Amino acid sequence: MTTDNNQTLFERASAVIPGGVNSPVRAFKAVGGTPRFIQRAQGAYFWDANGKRYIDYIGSWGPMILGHGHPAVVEAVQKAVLEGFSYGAPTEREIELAEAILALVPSMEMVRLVSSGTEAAMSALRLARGATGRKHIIKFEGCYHGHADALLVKAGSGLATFGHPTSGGVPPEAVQHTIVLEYNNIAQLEEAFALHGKDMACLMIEAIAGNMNFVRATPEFARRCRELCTQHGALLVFDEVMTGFRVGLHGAQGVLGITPDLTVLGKVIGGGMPLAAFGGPRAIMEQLAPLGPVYQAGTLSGNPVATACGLATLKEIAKPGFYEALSAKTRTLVEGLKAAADAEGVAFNVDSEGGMFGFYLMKDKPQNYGTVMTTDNAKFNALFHGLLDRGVYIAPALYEAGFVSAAHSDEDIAATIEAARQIFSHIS
Ligand code: KE4
Repeated sequence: MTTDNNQTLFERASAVIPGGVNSPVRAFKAVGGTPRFIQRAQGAYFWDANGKRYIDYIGSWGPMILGHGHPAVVEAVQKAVLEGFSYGAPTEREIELAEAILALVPSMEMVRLVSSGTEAAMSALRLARGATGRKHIIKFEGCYHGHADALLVKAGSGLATFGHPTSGGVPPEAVQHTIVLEYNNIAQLEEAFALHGKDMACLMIEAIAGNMNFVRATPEFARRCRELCTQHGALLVFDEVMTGFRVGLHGAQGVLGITPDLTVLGKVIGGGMPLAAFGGPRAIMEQLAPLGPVYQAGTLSGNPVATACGLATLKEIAKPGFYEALSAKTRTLVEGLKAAADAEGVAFNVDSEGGMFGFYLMKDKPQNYGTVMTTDNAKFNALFHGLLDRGVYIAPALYEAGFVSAAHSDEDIAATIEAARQIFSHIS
């Protein structure tokens, strides 16, 4: 029996790190089995502790849109590291990255750099409350905005009532002003604003959701979010940590043609390094310390190595044709998966936008979290492990989206479709 180095490492990790991981989804709890401990990555691939190669459709949950180890990015990071790791003082490169982001996100006039999506969403929420002087917020079931207390919440018992904590350690008071609604449910949205509109600080949404698999806001739902926020003086906050520079050069707001008041970014803008951001109109952003009353800070915010990685990444994705090629490649993948499933009589559907995709073990495309969660877990787990055994690594949970990089080749896409076809033939 050969040693499974992943298992050995998992046991060792579990002795010193809760669950053996530094972020829960990595532990494979939803799919079972042993997490793969990655040794190295290059292009569209990474290799586990047994030296097994996988085609990577996680891409670090979105950041690695160029693929792993893009030479221009590696060179930029190596150069930055030699200049210094962190200063705790302003740098020109932070200005360059801020200017690059503002040039690509017209709804932003100013931006603040931070180190994680959680930090960016939490800060945007505090800013919205500070700028409006209001306390209530709306979020949607199935949308994830990081693990700040006010956002770890599930729907209240009654329609459009205030939420209940979804995590230990979050006191009810922390979510007493958070209303959780059903995604794409216009009636609930209308009612929540009718009841609480005058006290509403903001509505936060993933306008293309990637944390309940891949679920789009319908155009009319997205339009009503914008209209009701405007009507009641609440801020519309697009959490584009996942969709920003992933679904298109101008994110979900570009795809939908909706202008939010605040935008939260992360993942791609750091190119794999700890970097996120939030931004919006000058009048709102200037409420932030040190100019205004809304405090927000961070030791490593705008870190010189992370900003070098982010800038080099943005330079590559802004090149002409980048998203056309990435979108076409992702569409080929999902259409190939659907054709393979159809041929084997498996109820299956797909969707994609830019380099982000979802597939569903059901006939129709889901419109909300409740529908996604009707997925047959056993079937998904059989697909997940069947692909993993064949060297294809997709998200280890059916409520996650998938990501294609510029480094994925036509051969990688074809091999993925063939691997899935083999599994479909015995899970229909
Ligand atoms: P981080 O704090 O993990 O950098 O970002 C939180 C966050 C905020 N907003 C959206 C839309 C997000 O998708 C995320 C993080 N996404 C998950 C993947 N579903 C990160 C993976 C993980 O938690 O390990």
